[in-house]
Amino acid sequence: MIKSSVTISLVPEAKGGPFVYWDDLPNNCAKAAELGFDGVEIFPRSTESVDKNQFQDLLSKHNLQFAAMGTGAGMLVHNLSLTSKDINTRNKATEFIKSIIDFAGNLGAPAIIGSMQGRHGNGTSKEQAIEWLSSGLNELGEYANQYKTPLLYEPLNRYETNLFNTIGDTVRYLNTLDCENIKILADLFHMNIEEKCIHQAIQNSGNKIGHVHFVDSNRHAAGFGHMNHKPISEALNEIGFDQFVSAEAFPLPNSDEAAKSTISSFNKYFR
Ligand code: LER
Ligand code: MN
Repeated sequence: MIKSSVTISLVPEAKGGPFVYWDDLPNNCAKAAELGFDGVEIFPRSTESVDKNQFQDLLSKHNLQFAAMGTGAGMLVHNLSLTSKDINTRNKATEFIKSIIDFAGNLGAPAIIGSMQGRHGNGTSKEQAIEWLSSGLNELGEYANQYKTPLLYEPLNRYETNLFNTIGDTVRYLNTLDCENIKILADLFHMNIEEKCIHQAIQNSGNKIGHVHFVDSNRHAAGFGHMNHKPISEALNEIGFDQFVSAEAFPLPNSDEAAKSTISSFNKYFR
């Protein structure tokens, strides 16, 4: 059965970004549980900034699952990237992501590689960037294997990366890697910009989708835009997807309203 989740950002530098809840982990876990979400996805500044025991207690107290953990602060706060020209920066990016894989993997959740994939250009050819990305993903996907969790790779829209923008291109790319433990995070916001047809892209993805960012056409919460979520939910069911559909959307008009609209859309299309 497909599960619901909602994002909680713990990164002050990300203010203005597409996360539903912000900052207060105990209060936001309580709210997520009260609304009936199955799990939470967290976006930390680093692993040291999250009290693991407190988080574990919150999950069990509220009967919440840990859906996924983002690595984007590596780029946003520390300027790291898997495709940086500088080998030290690439190595630090790999270490940062490993620390997230350790934290999340110990609690059974996958780590997400979104903005940490970087981009080509500025003296780096596309071929070179993809070679560095592949070496990073192979190493990190293998690393995640020890926890029996996949590594989630998120294709982004053209304004955020020039590496892989569509699900189809990403499936073809992942099939060239040595490591098979890398799954796709399908973010409906990016897909709405890049795909010819969102539900067909899902139908053609084989078994590669491991997580979904659930959102509307305008990156507001599902229900506040003009995306047709019905064929999307049908396509996800058709391919046998049984992981998290996680709300990554702007907290508009505020976090609570965004969360409420998300869970009511989730219940309408996935229950
Ligand atoms: C960025 O646009 C995004 O969708 C995030 O999930 C990536 O870190
Ligand atoms: Mn996303």
